[in-house]
Amino acid sequence: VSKTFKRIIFLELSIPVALLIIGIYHGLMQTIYRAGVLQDTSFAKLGYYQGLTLHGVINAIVLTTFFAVAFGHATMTYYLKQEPNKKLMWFSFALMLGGTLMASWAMLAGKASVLYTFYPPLKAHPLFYIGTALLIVGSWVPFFNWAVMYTQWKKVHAETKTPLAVIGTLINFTIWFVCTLAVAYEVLVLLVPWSLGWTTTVNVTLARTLFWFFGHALVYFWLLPAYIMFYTILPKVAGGKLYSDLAGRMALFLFLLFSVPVGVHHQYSDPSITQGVKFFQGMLTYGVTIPSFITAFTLAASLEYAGRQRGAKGLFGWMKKLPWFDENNFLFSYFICGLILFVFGGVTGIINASYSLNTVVHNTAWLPGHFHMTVAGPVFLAIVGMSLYLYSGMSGKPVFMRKIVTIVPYLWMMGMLIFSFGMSWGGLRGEPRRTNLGISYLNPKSELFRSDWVPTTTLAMLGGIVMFTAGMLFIIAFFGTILRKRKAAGSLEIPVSEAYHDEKRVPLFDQFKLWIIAMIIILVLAYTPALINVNKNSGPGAPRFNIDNPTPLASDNK
Ligand code: HAS
Ligand code: HEM
Repeated sequence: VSKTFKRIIFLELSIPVALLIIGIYHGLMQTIYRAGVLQDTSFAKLGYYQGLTLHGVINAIVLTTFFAVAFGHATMTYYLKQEPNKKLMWFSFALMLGGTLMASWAMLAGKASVLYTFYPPLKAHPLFYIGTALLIVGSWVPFFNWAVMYTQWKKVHAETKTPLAVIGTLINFTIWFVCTLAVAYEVLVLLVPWSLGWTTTVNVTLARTLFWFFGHALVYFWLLPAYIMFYTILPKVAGGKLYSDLAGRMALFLFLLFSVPVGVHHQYSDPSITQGVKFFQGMLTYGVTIPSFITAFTLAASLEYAGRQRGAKGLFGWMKKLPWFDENNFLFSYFICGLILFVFGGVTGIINASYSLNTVVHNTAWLPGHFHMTVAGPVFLAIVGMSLYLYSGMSGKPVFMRKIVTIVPYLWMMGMLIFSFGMSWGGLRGEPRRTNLGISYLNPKSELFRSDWVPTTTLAMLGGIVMFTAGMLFIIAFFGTILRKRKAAGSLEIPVSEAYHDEKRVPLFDQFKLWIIAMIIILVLAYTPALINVNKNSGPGAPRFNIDNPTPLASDNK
């Protein structure tokens, strides 16, 4: 690959890893406040909610988006043997970086403590919204370029199966493009004019509905790069083969259908949206677990095959034979720890999806328990592991502290299990999320003190300390690698798994048109009634309320 290509990828990988110092630091701080060890509204001039916003935005939005673009560039280039247009690569990078700097300024200046979901009526500085929008638009640019590269490739290779990683990347960015349209509308039409003072009110429920149209698909935009690695790289680094190539294709295409029309499961407790809509989207949420179940079984079979190739005997002997601590093969440890965490992340997700159980866990600490075992589990570990792998391979610099690098994911996983257990247990005892517990419930001097939340928040803090340590060790290893001397020319090498069942090309799973049509139909069915609901029940025609009496005013009740 060219020097320019390498340079852009290095920047796209290393800037978010550097920002992680701020991101992970605030994760640790939150656990310390929440355990009541810190009983203040701020520390080192950074407030709790300011830190929580920085934490959510840097870790879950900036890191994931930059990585998805960098990894997409690497995958498309590697498999299609063609580099993307350099000018477009720079343009996209500049938009993403510019947007990140704007939003970071707003957050660090304390002018955007609105959390990563920026629900109105919390209001941020316009640069926060504009910055986020630029980050998103910057990530669209390469997608259009890859789509052209793919179409050209397909013209020449009409009968060849499109590589699984290419299919995955294009599916992921199709989901991303569709879902970000809603948040772009929310930001540009509702929030920016309001934040600039051009409009005086915002339809809060509409804004939340548009956000979640985007927000749940967002989690699959985080997940799919990890899934691409699990299907196309993991079996190889485990020493085996992918059990079924077709299963991988099926799973990835199913995400196209089910990733977006499920956002209302974040709004089970929101007024204005009717039960029918909630029920329908709840059912679709069960649908979106199917590709992950397919993945779980396919990967388990692939790992079993790998173990047996390494000479394993008996029913579970294959587990022992996997390369758990092979420092020349550190990617494996990042992937396997992520997958183990995802078993718990998945189960807790299914619990959230159930309408009745959701009423128990909604807005409690259970939720961060769930999603750290997804986004900060398989997603985070795959991202950081692959970032280091790509950097080291492309730069020709050997990995710094290889042994530690191999142990980091186990440390992270153990910390995460302790943290998430504390959070989930606390959540079931009613401990709220997004709350600085140190100034109230966990402060023995407060009338609100809850001694039963001491063990749970302490566990979360202990887990947080372990995760923080693992995270910092990784960051040292990453920048240590950058500072090392080049030992080889450096090239773009990605391990490629062969398939155990390499099924013949099935046209349905090698084209996008029909899937996109089906995606649009399901979306329209799921979201038309939801949008009608929120416009009718919370827009200008909605009944007014007396602030002291939550029933509609009689004059409106015709
Ligand atoms: Fe979720 C809330 C439901 C998956 C992230 N989720 C969140 C939030 C985030 C998030 C960030 O229905 C909070 C948003 C906020 O701030 O308010 N989630 C689900 C469901 C799934 C799910 C049904 N979530 C994810 C993923 C995320 C993520 C993935 C990030 C990447 N989630 C919900 C709901 C809410 C929610 C409700 C709203 C709750 C509320 O009230 O606010 C499913 O996609 C999960 C399917 C997963 C599986 C697991 C498959 C297991 C695999 C591992 C196999 C292991 C192997 C290893 C092979 C079925 C693939 C074996 C090897 C050995 C050696 C043993
Ligand atoms: C929220 C801790 C790493 C994503 C939280 C909360 C805690 C926490 C305690 C909940 C705070 C509250 O609700 O009041 C940690 C620790 C980490 C860590 C100790 C590691 C040292 C990560 C990573 C990611 C992540 C790597 C993503 C890749 C999030 C998100 C939220 C969150 C999206 C929700 C923010 C919000 O509610 O607005 N974290 N976290 N965290 N964390 Fe982490």
